[in-house]
Amino acid sequence: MDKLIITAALTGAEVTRDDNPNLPVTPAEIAEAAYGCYQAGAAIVHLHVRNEDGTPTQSAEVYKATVDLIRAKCDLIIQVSTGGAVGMTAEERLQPVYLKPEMATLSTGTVNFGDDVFMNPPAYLEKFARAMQEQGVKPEIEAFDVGMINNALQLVKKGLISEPLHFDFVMGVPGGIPGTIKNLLHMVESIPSGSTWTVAGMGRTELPLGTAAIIMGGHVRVGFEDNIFYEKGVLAESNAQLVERIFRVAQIHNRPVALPDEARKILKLPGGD
Ligand code: KMH
Ligand code: ZN
Repeated sequence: MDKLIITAALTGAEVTRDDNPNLPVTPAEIAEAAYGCYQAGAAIVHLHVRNEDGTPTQSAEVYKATVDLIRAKCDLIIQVSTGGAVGMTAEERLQPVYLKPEMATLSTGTVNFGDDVFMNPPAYLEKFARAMQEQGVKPEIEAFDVGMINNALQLVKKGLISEPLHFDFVMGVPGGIPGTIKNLLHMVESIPSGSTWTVAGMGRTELPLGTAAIIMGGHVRVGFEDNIFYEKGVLAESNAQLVERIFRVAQIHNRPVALPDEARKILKLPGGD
């Protein structure tokens, strides 16, 4: 088994300070949170950014300010979001890709998202994959349901993404695949051999799915984007607290945790050569 790659999804687009007052919002807060997660064992930071009023933005300027602050502190792998927030245009969502981060998310299908719809029609998939290819950015394929794996394989056939693929199974979104162990097994069995995968379990599914991934040889994403609680009724104090916990679970199961440079090698990022 490879070492475990922990991704910290710090902010997301939907969570607010009313949900959890410890949510990092400004570039300085996000960078501080990223550094805390790095110290706790994260190798990748999945980034969303916000306007000063806390609303989500995909502004390249705000991303750049945030990334520069993180870079000044540590060598975390930066993974920008191209999902942004529901309702954003494709052009808006793509902005941070032109900063040439090491990774970006690529959602490979439309999904109901609570009361909203997260739009990813075929034309978006091709446009996003092409932009990442041109900018030399490795996609993390966000599969909110099993059919999205097939959509990713279509992009491989079209030459728009190349193997080895890296998947994130986003499980437990209302409208997407439920976050059960049986469903996780089905997702894992549905990806091409040689792929790497991580799991992002929403809410109370974060810990059991993450634990299963540790045992199965997958990787794990934790953080406020997916889960704001430490335990039932108790808000998490920080993103780092969630990283620390999954780090401990890995230790209990004798799965060593990857440093950023080790994760670069596992994911076959250009910087890992
Ligand atoms: N905020 C969601 C609508 C991603 O980062 O690529 C989409 C999302 C996925 O968060
Ligand atoms: Zn995201």
